[in-house]
Amino acid sequence: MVQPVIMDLAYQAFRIDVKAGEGASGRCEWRELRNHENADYTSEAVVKRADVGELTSNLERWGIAGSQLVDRPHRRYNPLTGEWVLVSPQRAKRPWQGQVEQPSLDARPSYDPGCYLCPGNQRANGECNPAYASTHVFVNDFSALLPDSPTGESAPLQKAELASALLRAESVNGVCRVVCFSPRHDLTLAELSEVEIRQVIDVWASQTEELGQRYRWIQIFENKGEVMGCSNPHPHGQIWAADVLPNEARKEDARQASYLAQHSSPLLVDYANLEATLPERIVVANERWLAVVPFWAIWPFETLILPRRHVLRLPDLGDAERQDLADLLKRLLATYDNLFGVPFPYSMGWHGAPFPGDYSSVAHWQLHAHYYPPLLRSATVRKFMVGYEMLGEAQRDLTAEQAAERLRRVASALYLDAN
Ligand code: H2U
Ligand code: ZN
Repeated sequence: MVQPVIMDLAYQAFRIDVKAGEGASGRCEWRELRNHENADYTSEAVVKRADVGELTSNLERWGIAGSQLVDRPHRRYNPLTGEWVLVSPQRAKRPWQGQVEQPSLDARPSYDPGCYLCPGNQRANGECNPAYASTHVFVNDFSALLPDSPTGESAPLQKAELASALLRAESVNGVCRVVCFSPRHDLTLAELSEVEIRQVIDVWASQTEELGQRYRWIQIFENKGEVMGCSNPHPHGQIWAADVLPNEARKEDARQASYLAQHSSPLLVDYANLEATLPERIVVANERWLAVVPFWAIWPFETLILPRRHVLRLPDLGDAERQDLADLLKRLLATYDNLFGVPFPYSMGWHGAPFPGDYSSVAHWQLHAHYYPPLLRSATVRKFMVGYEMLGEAQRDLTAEQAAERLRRVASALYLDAN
């Protein structure tokens, strides 16, 4: 029974990292060597700066056995947000009689005269799109954020001191843009060529650079699929830039800053290095990027895209990194589409260091993208975040390792890092 021991070590290695600030004594690194041609692979754990005795005592302190990660309820910690997720692998086989989504499989024309994103067409506010040939960016006609609001923080009811503590609001300035990925109405990002995906990456980077001159947080995202509330099948994403840090950014900023202070290296750089040595959660990878189902994933087939080098923001990516990213996204999106044989719906987005900020003030940040797909067990059965998840904490049945394994089985190319 080599594997449970190794899983203990993997788990403990990571937990020691994230627990260090809360009293654990150190940090350890470990490495696993596997022979994947042989089902009875050999494994070896190399533990530095923490011996197995310490790991075992930590294991007891945290009250978890490695085998629990495979078949018993347990909680996993998200070091990026400080939140926990309940994992219940024993529930994975429960019957489903709930809502079934209808997959939208209609063949679409390459140009739709009624589409407000197609080249040359008129949008809701009367403006016309140019006859664009690759990508096109415009200000959202129904922007959620607006520039030039009067600034300040106020309590609308200041009759009593209590009111100002409880009824708080602040101003926010920003801008929202829409990014058309392609003039072709009928394609998804997954179906664009690597060259075309690279053009989208370049637009994401240049938009971030430009908007970063004026705004603190640049949120690039894509909502794909009707099930995610996407209003139009034409391949497109959005950019919302604001002069404040939104909640998710604030959580990640705080957790990454405290991790760097304690460990002297960025949280997600350490995490990528750790995952690169553990084949369990890798979905696709190449020389400069990794896509993993994160250890703490909430959505069934959630992935985290990580550069292998320390990179603060999209504009900092070099030519080869952008090229490799196009390759990785192409393969990840093909993998997602392969899983249930449909264009896979998701919300995805990039998180990079806030602006302004010289390197030293945001060195704790590592650029990354989150993919949050809602589908659970088929093209038509989705996960809902309800009940315990709204009132207690997020919960999943399928483990991150099982999800990664399923995705790897349908990946267009499989990457395994032996060292
Ligand atoms: P979705 O990514 O959720 O489908 O949103 C598309 C955006 O396009 C949405 O935010 C905008 C909507 O406000 N839009 C325009 O800016 N102009 C239009 O003519 C229609 C939709
Ligand atoms: Zn269109």
